[in-house]
Amino acid sequence: MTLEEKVRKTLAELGATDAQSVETLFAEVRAAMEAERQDLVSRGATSEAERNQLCKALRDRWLARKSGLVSLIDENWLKKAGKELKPTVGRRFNELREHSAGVEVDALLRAVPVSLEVHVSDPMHRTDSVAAEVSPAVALTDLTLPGYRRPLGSIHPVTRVMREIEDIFLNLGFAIETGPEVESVYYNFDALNIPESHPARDDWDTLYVDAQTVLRTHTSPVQIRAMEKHGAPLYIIIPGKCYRHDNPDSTHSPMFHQIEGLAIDTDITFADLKGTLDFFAKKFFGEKVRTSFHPSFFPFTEPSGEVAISCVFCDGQGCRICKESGWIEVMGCGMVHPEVLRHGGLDPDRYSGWAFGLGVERYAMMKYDINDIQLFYQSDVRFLEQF
Ligand code: FA5
Repeated sequence: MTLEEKVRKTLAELGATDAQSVETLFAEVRAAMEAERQDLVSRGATSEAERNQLCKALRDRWLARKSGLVSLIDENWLKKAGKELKPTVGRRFNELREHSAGVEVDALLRAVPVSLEVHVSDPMHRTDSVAAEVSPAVALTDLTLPGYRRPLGSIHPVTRVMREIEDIFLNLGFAIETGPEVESVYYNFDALNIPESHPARDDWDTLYVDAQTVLRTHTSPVQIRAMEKHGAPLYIIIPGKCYRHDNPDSTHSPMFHQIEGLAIDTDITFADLKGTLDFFAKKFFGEKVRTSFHPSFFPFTEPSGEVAISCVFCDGQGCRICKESGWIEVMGCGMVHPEVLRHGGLDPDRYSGWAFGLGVERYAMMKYDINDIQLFYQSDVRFLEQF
């Protein structure tokens, strides 16, 4: 009896009344499928049309929805199996169905001879006899043609500058700390000594998610989170995204990046802050750069300052970019306010610290002489591929 005849009969009609005979029948089916795959491989189609035809015939014979062998086995063996045999038949049928899913594809994959590269990639040896060894699927592909070159991306300039700044501080022994971009009003403002009534809250054009939740306006809330988590001593930098309801222009973006620095220990002084930031500026902008500190105000630092560097474009002589002043402001900083230390769970009589915060996009603009912050976020490949 042929396989076609067998799959049109029920198991009972075939005399398969126990598990062993069911196993034998399915083994026979699997062996037949395997033999037909091998047959497809060995036929060696000479054109793509012929290969497609062979594949289609194999697929139809086994997988056609109504009259394919697998469907007939389902119909006549599985569905009509007695109660005791059903689990065995079901298990073997599922295996068969899985195994036959890509019946023709599987055959083609196997059709690739192991020694292919040696024979075909060398055009000097492309003789007729060698071509005959190559499988039907591969013989149609000219492997001597160049491949497709997929363009490689590059690191975004903002990420590049962030990593550069991070590296300088990592080398000084600082660790990297991160925090949530969707932040509570408590961490973004209250814990940083900016109570609701404080006019300084208006300095940050805040995007509120709800009454108690904001998109963080700066990376400073992570100061408190880190103090709560690690205590002191603490030497960290905090890179991350910030959000403000700022209208986009050449120096403002509603989403931008900051890097915060925080050092807390016993006996930390403003001199440590000055020394560290001067070292950092020289590492980042070049040894010739000078720094200058002048008073400013932030509710979470006291005293507070702004750091300026001698203009990197005119070497401090005065130019259009530094507005003829010879100096460019590069970050806010100060000694951590005692109230902030308290909110972080630290005793201000025992510990002191300094902090700074800088805008990464502005650093990237200075470094690469970019005059419009919007360029970073327009995804224009002509701009991005320069980095
Ligand atoms: C702050 O955000 C303070 N948290 C910094 C700080 C930390 C001071 C610790 C003292 C101690 P300020 O609002 O100035 O400060 O923002 C810091 C930097 O973020 C700015 O100098 C600027 O470079 C950048 N920045 C602010 N708003 C934008 C914006 N809309 N687009 C791009 N960069 C911005």
